[in-house]
Amino acid sequence: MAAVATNLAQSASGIPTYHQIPETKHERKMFPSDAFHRTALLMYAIVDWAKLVTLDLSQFDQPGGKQKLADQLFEAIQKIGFFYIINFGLTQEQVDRQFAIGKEVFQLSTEEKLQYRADLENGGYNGYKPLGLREVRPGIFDNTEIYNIPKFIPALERTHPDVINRNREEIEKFARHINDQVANKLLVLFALILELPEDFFLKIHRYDEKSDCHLRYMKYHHRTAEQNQALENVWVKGHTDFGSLTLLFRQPVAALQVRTPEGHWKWVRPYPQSITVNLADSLEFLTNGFLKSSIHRVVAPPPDQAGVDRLGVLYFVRPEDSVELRPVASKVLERLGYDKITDDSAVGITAGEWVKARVARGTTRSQARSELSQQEIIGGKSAKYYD
Ligand SMILES: O=C(O)CCC(=O)C(=O)O
Ligand SMILES: [Fe+2]
Repeated sequence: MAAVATNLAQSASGIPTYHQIPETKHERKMFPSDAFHRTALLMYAIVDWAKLVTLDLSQFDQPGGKQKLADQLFEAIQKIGFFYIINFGLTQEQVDRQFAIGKEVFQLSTEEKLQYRADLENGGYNGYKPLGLREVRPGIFDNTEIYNIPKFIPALERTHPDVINRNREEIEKFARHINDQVANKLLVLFALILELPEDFFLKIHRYDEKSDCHLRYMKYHHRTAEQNQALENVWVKGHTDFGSLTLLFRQPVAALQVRTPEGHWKWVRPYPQSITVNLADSLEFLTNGFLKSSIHRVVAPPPDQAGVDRLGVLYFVRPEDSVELRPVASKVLERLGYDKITDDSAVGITAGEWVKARVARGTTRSQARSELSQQEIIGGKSAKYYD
């Protein structure tokens, strides 16, 4: 794997090294035929992994490599909008440093963290989202803390806690690497899939323009058995993400699930040295439903990981704020019958408006999420939530 040249661990200044925990042992065995296995499967005590494609990004710059990857991705996204990438140019050590920094952020006092609170009610997502902001069931509140860091451009500059400031150079390098060397390559592959000029999506995802792309540190506080039971183990209801792509660096904790086209939930395995990627709303709107914004949710981990506070490092890729979410003209969409706009309710909405509206609607306290299956976001366009 081609690692970024600098040894980022050298700048570890005072933050403890992050150690990943072991993987779950509660995997589905080959033949879960006995009553114990069947019950355990139902109780989420046994993990049934989704079968997903892995793209080796080191092939991208090899002769014919881009097209090969695009073909592989074309296959994958017909089935499910989730895939893995490997060899993306960051070492596990560099990734673990981000986990370590994220962990430090959440260890700050609530008072300090609240100084950086995101303006969620008005659709602002950068900064700190406190624990328990949303009621997920009557009387039970969400178990996530989030710290979002926008793109490192003057228009989006904001204040951060000292731990971020002290490590800013390293964080910026990490975020820019994801944007330049990972997300942009994937955006080229999507253009190739649609037989569009290679830079088609790059032109609407420029780093120096305003957009809601961000690096996120996330912490799920573990729940008691009683809470899990009341929630039927569902921590975050099935949903789609708002932007173009979501990239997840993951702890080896089983918790993320994807909804198959048949409507079943499968677990998404967190492989070491990989990034889990999922497609999001904007790509679905821009391709008139051909690229599917994947439906996923977060559930309580299996028993051997039940006590873990699950940390995540995520990168959200979103189109520039001013991009109108109108389907693109593509021969591939024509050939496959995706050229007739069947749902034009996103036409006229910009990517920036869509994200802000979804964030603001997601923060309203008026209704517990469990009672909600569909919610109007903006201009008649709705988002759906799945049990
Ligand atoms: O924590 C995860 O694995 C997924 C998080 C997620 O779906 C989100 O933040 O949109
Ligand atoms: Fe999500």
